[in-house]
Amino acid sequence: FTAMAQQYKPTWESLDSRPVPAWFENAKFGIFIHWGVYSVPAWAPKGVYSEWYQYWLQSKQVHGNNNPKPTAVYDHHAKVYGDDFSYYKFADLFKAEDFDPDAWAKLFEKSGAKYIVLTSKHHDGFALWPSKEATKAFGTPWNAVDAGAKRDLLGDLTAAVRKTPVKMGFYYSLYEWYNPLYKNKQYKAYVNDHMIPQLKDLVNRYEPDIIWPDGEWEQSDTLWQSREFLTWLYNESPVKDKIAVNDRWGKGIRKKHGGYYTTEYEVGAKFARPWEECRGMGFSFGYNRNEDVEDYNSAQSLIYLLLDIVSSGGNLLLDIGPDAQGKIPPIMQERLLQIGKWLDVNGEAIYNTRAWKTHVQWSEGRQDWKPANKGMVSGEVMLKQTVNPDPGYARKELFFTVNGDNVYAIAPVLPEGRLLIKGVQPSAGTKVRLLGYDKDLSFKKVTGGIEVSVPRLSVKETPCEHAFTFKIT
Ligand code: FUL
Repeated sequence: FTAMAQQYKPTWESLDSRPVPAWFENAKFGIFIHWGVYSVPAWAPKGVYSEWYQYWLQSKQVHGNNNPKPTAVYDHHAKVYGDDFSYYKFADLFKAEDFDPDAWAKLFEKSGAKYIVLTSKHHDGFALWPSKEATKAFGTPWNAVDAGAKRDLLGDLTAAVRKTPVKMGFYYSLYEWYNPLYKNKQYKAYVNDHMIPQLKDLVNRYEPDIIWPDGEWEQSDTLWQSREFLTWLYNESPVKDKIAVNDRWGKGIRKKHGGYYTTEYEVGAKFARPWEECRGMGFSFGYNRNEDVEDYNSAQSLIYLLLDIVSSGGNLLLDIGPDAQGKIPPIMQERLLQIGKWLDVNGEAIYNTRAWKTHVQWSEGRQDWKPANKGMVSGEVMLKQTVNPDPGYARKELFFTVNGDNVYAIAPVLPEGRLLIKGVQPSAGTKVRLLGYDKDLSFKKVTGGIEVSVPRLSVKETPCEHAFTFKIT
């Protein structure tokens, strides 16, 4: 779509007509990174976002799962640091002394992710790049070069990621809880002298592939000047030909306007427009050292999540929370590598695919199984619905994707003997294979589909763990 040099106007009608760049819809799997001053305390009650630490602390409120006590973060803080220890002091402790951007980039590449999205600035206003606006606004060193690490963390990671095929995106919170201009309701000055200059600085200096705004719900897209910014981004900026953006551009805009649509800890989403589900491996985006191993999703449940999302036409943006030293917690490294290992064998059923006419093939039984804990649900819900629902309810037997003449039917359990794949119309040249196993599988046409003979595989012949892809050509 670059050849036409289209000029977009600052209306949603015009801006929405720009297609989301194809690379994004083909990528399917990305890594979200929440890293900032909140990575120093890295604490929240289980089921609560730790990157909201400053807000939980100063407001003495806590929202999230498991009915958290409103003063839980304040109490923790008072006990560990003393109640007069200001959140701003954490900036000096955010040293990232063990940060090895090339090691991170290598891990991302091995995970099979095609893009990452790093928090350039979260709701606390702390910037991971040398943003002079951040330090000026807060009147204290409030970016990663002026404080703590004394290093352009965002720039260094961007440079390392650029040496790999992985694309680089920036999360950017429009809203800042405690920015003095914002708190004094000087919204024009906040937007014109702080927010828009920061966004343009990020784009001009680092030329990202994604801008991922957030915190948009606080104000209208008019107040944020979102449409004007997007017009500049799409018509004039150095990234106009490649940039992808999400839908978080103002109150009421989400899932209606912008680039791709976003969901957050949502199961069962599906949209006609490209979309992306984001969530942590446990229940926080920022690192929460209060979470235990059982609070993390297993590799199996994360792979089922990926399958459920991709077979519904979406992308998974799976979050990791590095620590204040700049290390990615080993459990998060391990999960990424486990997903990467699965994608090494099954990637062709994921990348560049689209949703098929059918999303899931259910087993016999009722399909209205609902998690007991509604709202923001964990990946274990997907795991349960996929392999082990309550008695009487249906299981997800197959997830489907399609790429040209190939239909991929992905089974969460290696079928024994025969596998009925519904909805497939075989022709004379049709072949069925199991990815990672090099013989053709025999099959026969039956009413409503095909029946595949699945050979009994030895441990050595079993191509991978967790889910098995039948490729029908
Ligand atoms: C939310 C934020 O409030 C969370 O902290 C997190 O960044 C998530 C991706 O978006 O709206």
